[in-house]
Amino acid sequence: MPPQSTTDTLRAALHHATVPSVAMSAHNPLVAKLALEAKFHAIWVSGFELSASYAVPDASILPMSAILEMTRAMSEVCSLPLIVDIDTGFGNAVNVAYAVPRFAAAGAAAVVMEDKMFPKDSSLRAEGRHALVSIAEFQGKIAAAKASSTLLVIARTEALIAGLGQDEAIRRGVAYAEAGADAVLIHSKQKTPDEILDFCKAWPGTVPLVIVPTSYPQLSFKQVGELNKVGLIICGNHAIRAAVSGMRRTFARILEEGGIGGVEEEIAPVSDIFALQGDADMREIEKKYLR
Ligand code: SPV
Ligand code: MG
Repeated sequence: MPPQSTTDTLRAALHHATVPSVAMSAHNPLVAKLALEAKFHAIWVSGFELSASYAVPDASILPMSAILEMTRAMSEVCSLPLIVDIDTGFGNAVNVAYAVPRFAAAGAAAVVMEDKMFPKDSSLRAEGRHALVSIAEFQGKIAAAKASSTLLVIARTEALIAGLGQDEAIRRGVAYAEAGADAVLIHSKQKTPDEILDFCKAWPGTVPLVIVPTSYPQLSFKQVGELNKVGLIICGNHAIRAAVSGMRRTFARILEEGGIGGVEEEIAPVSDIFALQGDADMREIEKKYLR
């Protein structure tokens, strides 16, 4: 039997809502490799993280080519399903029809596309710009994404983020599933899980749900499994946040202590980095071919 594609693996995982899969965010191939090593089930190619790693806002500022290249580079070193954040799909349904096959060719397993108007603004930003496109327009974008590749298409509604309420969020989710979405990502920035729990309970269950619990971190994966509606939990930005805290701590100590000796014990040894770079493979090549 041929090996299962990452799209098939993820499709099966999404339907396992009693034990949701967990994706870790990544903004470069090294992070993707570390998430694989830690045994996450998938990689979230996060627009927020990638934008942050270029030190620009998550507001449709990075070009599609940057996201595409990062997806390709991650797929070379990480066998987990790559769930790529394509924001609003880079424009209208025509842009989507051209973009999605390129992400398929770059090694993505799924794309997540949101119903915000282009250019987008970060959902987590206080007083952000959260205008949504019409249901009909977004259904067209989903249909274009589905028709243009075999990737899973996860439709994300920002109805709760935009303050439009649960009925509108459910209406949009149902309409997106009807248009062919394989799953619906429901996002909330409430500080407690109540809004998301209410949505999940009211969800008719036509397709599995995906959540990003950044704002309500007290919700455990076990509690999400008990809802039996959510196939995938995305840790939206934990790689970049861990990296920033780790680097800040180390950088400050080095200057405060006037040397690099003090941090030696708390940072990864150089041998660890060599291993992550695939040094063992290069040694094999050297042995075989270098004359
Ligand atoms: C991202 O990580 O880019 C996301 C999740 O889209 S959020 O930042 O919460 O909108
Ligand atoms: Mg994003």
